[in-house]
Amino acid sequence: MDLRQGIGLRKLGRTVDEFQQDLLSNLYFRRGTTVESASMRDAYETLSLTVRDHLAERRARTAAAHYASNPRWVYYLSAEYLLGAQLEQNLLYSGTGEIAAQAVKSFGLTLEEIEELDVEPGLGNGGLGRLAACLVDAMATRDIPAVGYGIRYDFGIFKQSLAAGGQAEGPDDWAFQGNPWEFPAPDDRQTVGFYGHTEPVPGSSTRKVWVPGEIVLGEPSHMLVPGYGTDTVNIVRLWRARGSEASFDLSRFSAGQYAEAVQEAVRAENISKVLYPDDSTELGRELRLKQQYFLVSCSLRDIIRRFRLRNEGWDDFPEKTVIQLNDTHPTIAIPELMRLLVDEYELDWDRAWSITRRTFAYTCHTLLPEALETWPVHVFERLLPRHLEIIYLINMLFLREVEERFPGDVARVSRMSIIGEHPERRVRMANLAVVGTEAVNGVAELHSKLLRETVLNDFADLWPAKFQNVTNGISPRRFVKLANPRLSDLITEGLGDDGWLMDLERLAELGSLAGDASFLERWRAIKRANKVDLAVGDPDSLTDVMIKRFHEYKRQQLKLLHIITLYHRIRANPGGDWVPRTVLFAGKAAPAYHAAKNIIRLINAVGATIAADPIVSPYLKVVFAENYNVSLAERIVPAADLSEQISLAGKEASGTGNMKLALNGALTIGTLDGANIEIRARVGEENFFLFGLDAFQAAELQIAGYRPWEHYERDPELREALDAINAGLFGGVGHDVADSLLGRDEYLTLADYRAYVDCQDEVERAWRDQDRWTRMSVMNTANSGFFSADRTVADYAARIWRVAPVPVAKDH
Ligand code: NBY
Repeated sequence: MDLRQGIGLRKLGRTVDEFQQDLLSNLYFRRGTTVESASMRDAYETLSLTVRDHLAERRARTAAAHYASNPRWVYYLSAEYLLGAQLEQNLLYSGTGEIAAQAVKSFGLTLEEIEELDVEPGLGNGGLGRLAACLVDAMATRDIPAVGYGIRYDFGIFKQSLAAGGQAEGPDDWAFQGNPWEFPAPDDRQTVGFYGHTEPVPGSSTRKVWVPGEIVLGEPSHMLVPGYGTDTVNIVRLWRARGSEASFDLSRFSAGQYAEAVQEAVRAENISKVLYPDDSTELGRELRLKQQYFLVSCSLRDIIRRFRLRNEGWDDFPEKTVIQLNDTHPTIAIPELMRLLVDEYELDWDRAWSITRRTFAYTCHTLLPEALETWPVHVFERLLPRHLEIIYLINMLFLREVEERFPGDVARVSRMSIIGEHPERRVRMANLAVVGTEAVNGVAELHSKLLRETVLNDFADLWPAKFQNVTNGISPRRFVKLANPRLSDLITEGLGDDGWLMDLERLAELGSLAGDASFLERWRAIKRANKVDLAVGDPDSLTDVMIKRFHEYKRQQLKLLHIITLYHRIRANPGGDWVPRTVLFAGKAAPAYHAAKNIIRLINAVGATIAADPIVSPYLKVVFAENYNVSLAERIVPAADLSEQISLAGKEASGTGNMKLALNGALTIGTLDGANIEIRARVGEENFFLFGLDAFQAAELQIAGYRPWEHYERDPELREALDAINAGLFGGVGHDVADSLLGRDEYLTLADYRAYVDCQDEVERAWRDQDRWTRMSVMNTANSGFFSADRTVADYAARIWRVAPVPVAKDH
C-alpha cells in the first residue's frame, strides 16, 4: 500500500482540549517527564514540540506536492541565517496561537513566560544573514520549492556587553540547552575532503584524481520554514562538522593521552564551531575558507542526491536547479561543481562548464573594495589543491575570451583575471562568481548601478545582460505582525481584513486614513504605547534610533557629533524651548575593528556626561542597548520615531533596517544611499528628511582632494564638538575618533556635518507639529509595501530563477 496516498495522519489538536492532550502526550512520551516534575524548560520544549508538529504535518504535505510535480528548485546557499526567535513565529504561522495560550493557561502558565526561554539562533552577522532569513520566509509564503543551505555553528555571533563603556564579547552558546526546532538527519551525512594532492588520470587532459589529506563528516539537521497563509513548509538545512569514527584514537586514550586521542575529532569539529564576526578586512584565515568549502561540498552533494532521486542524466540539471550564492562566501561551489562533474561523473569540460554556468546566480552585497573576498593562492593550494587547478583552467579559458573581445587591452585582462597578482597572488572570489554564473545582482537600484559602473564595470561591458537589480525586502510577518501587534491590529481594522500580510502593497489604502483625526490619534497612541513598552526614555520624547552594525561608513560618529552639538546648544541656553530627544544606539562592532569599538566607547562616554548634567539631561538622553539581535530589533523598531540612515552615499549596498523602520511608521533622516533612495521615492520627498552629498558628489570630492580640517575651521559648532572631545569633556574618551575625523575622515563625516545638523533642525520643526508628524508617519507605512520580501522573491523568481509556485493541498 502506498502510504503517500492511503493513510492519513491522526489529526493534530485544533481545540483547546485537544491541544492540551497533545501537550500532555508530548510531555510524557517525548520529554519523558510528568506534570508534577516538569520544569519551565520542560514546558518550553513541550510547547515547542507540539507547535512544531503542526508545521511538520504541513511539511509532509509539502514534500508530497513537490515529489509529485518534480519542479525546478531554488537552492539558497548562505554562510549566514539570522532566523530570529522561533516559538512566537511558529505559533503565528501554524495558527495555534490562541488555543496554545488557553491550553498553557490551564497549566498555570502564560505564553509570554514560556517564550522567554526561546533563544534565537544568531547564525549571522547582520543584514546579509537577516536577508537570507527573510527570503526563505518569503519563498515559503510564495510556494516556491526551495531549500536554504547553511552551517550549524555551535557558537553564533558573539554576545555583546558593555564593560567600562566599551564593547566586550562573550560566546553565544545558543543551543546549549538543546534546540527543539531542528530535526537531525544523520542518514544524509556527507564526507568532505581537505588538503592532499592531485594525480593525473591517464588519457585525460582535464580529469584528475584528488587524494585528500583530511576527511571530515558533515551532518545535517533542518529547521522548518513555514510560509504564511499557505500550507508550504520548506526547510533550512544546516551542516555540522564531525570527525569520523576513526578519528578517535583508542590506543592513545588507553595510554592516558586523552587530549591527543581526540585531537583529530576536535580539529574536524572546529570547522563548524563558530561564526566569523565580519572583520570587514579579510585576514585570509584558513579556517574560514574551510568553513566555506565544508558548506559548499556538503550542500552540492545533497543537491545532486536530490536531483538524482527524481531525474536521470545531467542535461536536465540546470533546468531543475538554480543555486543562488549569497555573496561570495559560497563561491567555491563553482569549481566544486566542475570537479564533481569532470572528475567524479566524468563529463567533458565544456559540457560541465555549460551546466555549471547555467546553474548558479550570484548576489553581491557590498561596494567596499576591501570587503570583496580574496584568498592567497598559497592558502588555496594547500587546502584545496584540485580547486585551484580548476580555477586556473576556468581563468585561462575566460581570459582568452576577454582577449578576443578586447584585443591588446592588457590592463583590462589583468583587472578581470580571477587571479590577482599584486601585492601577492590571490584568488578573487567576486570575479570567479561573475564568470561562473548566469546572473549577478545588486540589492538596491543604486547599488546595482554602481556595481555595473564601477566595481564590476569590466564584466558589465562584456556581459551587460547578466547584471540585474533586485531590491531587498523584509518579512512583514516578523517585522510588523509579530513585532508590532498594536499597529497590525489598527492596520487590519483600517483595511477591513489582514490580507496585507501577504500583499503588502495593500497598505497604500491607509493613505486615505491619513486625514482622519481619530485614526491619527490612535496611530500616535500606539507609537507611544510601544515606547512605554521599550522603556528606554520618556515616551513623549522624540525617539531617535540608530540600530545596525558599527562601521565607519555607516557613520555613527556623525550622529554623535550631532548629539554633542545639541548638548552645547542646550548648555548655552538652558531655558530654550528644546525638543526632548532620546537617542538609542544598538549594534555590534567586529571584535578586531578598533575604530568602530572606539565609537561605541565614545557614545557611552557622551551618554554618561549628558546623564550627569542637570541642565541637559531633561532634554537629551543617550542610550546604548547591548547585544543587538533580531529579538531586540523587534522591540525597538515599533517604538522608533526617527530612523537614522546616514551612511556616506555610495557605501551602503541597500540597508534593510531602513525598510523595517519606515514600515513601522518611523520617519527617515538619510542620505541618497542604498534603498533610502527607493524609500524616499515611494513615501514622498515631503515625508523624508534628506541631507548630504550624493554618491557622485562624494566621489568627486574624494578625487579633488578632501580636507576635513577646512570644515573644522569654518564651522564653529563642529569645532566646538571636536574640541570638547579633545578637551576631555567626555572623560578623556574619544581622541582616537576625533583624530581620525580631523586626519583622513575617510567617510566624509565632516563634509556632511552641517547639512545633517540643519536637517535635524527640520526634523524638530516637523516634530513640534504632532499632527503633521503623525500624518507623515502614516504615509511612510502606507507607501512602504514595496519593501516586502515577498516582492523581492517574486522578482528573483521571475527574472533570475525562472521558477513557478507549487501549491500544497490543504488538509481536509
Ligand atoms: O547586506 C549587508 C549590506 O551592508 C547591507 O547594505 C544590505 O542591506 C545587506 C543585505 O543585502 N551586508 C552584510 O550584512 N554583510 C555581512 O554581514 C558580512 C558578513 C561576513 C563577511 C562580510 C560581510 N565576511 O567577509 O565574513
